[in-house]
Amino acid sequence: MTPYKLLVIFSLCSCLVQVHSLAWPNLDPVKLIKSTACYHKTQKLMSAVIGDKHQIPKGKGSYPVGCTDLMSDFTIKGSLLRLYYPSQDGEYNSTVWIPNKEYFIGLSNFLGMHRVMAKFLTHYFGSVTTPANWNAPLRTGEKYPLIIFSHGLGAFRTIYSAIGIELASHGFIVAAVEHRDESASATFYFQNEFDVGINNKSWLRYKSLSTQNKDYATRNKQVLQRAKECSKALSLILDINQGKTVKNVLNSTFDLRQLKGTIDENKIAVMGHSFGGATTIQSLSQDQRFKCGIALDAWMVPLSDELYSRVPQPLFFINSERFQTAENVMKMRKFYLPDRERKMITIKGSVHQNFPDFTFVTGKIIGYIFTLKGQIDSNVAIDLSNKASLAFLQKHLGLQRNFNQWDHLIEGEDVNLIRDSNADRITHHTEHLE
Ligand code: VQ7
Repeated sequence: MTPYKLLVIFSLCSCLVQVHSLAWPNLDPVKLIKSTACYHKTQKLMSAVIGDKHQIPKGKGSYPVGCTDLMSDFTIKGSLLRLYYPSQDGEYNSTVWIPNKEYFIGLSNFLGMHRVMAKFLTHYFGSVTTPANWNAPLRTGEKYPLIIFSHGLGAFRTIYSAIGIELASHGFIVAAVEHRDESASATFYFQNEFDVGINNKSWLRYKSLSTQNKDYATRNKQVLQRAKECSKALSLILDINQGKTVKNVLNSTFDLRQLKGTIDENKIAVMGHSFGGATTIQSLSQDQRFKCGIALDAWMVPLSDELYSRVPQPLFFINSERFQTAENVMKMRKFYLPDRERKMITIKGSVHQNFPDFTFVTGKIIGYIFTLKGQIDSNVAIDLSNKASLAFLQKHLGLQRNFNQWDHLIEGEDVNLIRDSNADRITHHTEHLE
């Protein structure tokens, strides 16, 4: 059965459950009690399947976490970022996870689902929040290291919040970029100042590739643009840090002037998932302001062979077990040159989608069917990835923190880790569609 058919069945089931409860309120009381019990049972089953109760994990560090969106320059050439940062304590709204229905339309399009599925996704995920204080004031009195984060193909800036929030709770400012290279499910900009005033967004959707251009040339062009967008985002944040006035095109109560003087300009890293992992490597080669990089389950197809010798900074590959192929890992190994700091670990029983947030908001059944979850518990997997990342960042950004307690994870020393990779040593099933 195709995932599309399954989702249709689940959405019909859930519609039936809801229609049933609304349509016959005054029936025989015994029947009503029975049917109410049946309704609750079905609802319980549905939530086990779909996963209403599942939540994106809170940050485990000592800082409360704030979140805001920033768009500089309304055109498609500007930057669109989601910032996660250490915030002041207080009562604030939590953050809407996926803030526009167009992202759901984009996702259903990217995933090859019928457009009606966008309605289903909006219904189930449209009100999900992520545990960060929306527009809360920045916690001042300290300079923070900065991470620029790049999303994967068909993804967008908001769906790696478990990573952004965790790093911010440990004292990082994280800027998740939304790419405008037609690799995001959807992204928006404005045509002119008037459209900004009336909030009339123009949407740029995911462009699927025909078989003729489904190749390296297109993806390489995109990775070059993505790396430029990461550098542009970095320059924007450093301008704000230096006190330059930057106008946020989005109507926000978060005053960007709070960021003045809060970033440690020598402690900047780049990080990303899949296509974002490739973007991480491309960015390191193009922009020496990035002192190190972390590639989460990197998809190496877009990268050119010239790059192997052009990444002097330390680079950490954190891989899932199911996604990696011998070919992909062999490309990673080409970056291992004398005097270059390279590390690689593999999370046992993990899948490609263990890094974005969908793994947390779906129940076990849907999670396994759509490979949003692997054999490993999603919280255990992201904890390993985040802790290993923090240890690596401390080492290579020269932080004075206690993240070295997780140094052993960088070496793959844990029951749930494989040191390096087994993808090019043993044959196993991978999740590639191609
Ligand atoms: O950069 C990538 N690549 C290159 N990012 C990916 C997947 C990817 N591919 C690797 C090469 S391949 O095997 O040929 C094709 C896949 O994933 C990023 C990503 C995409 C999404 F659509 C996401 C997501 F969280 C991350 O959202 C999903 C949403 C749903 C749901 F809404 F329907 F629940 C599902 Cl079922 C799956 C993903």
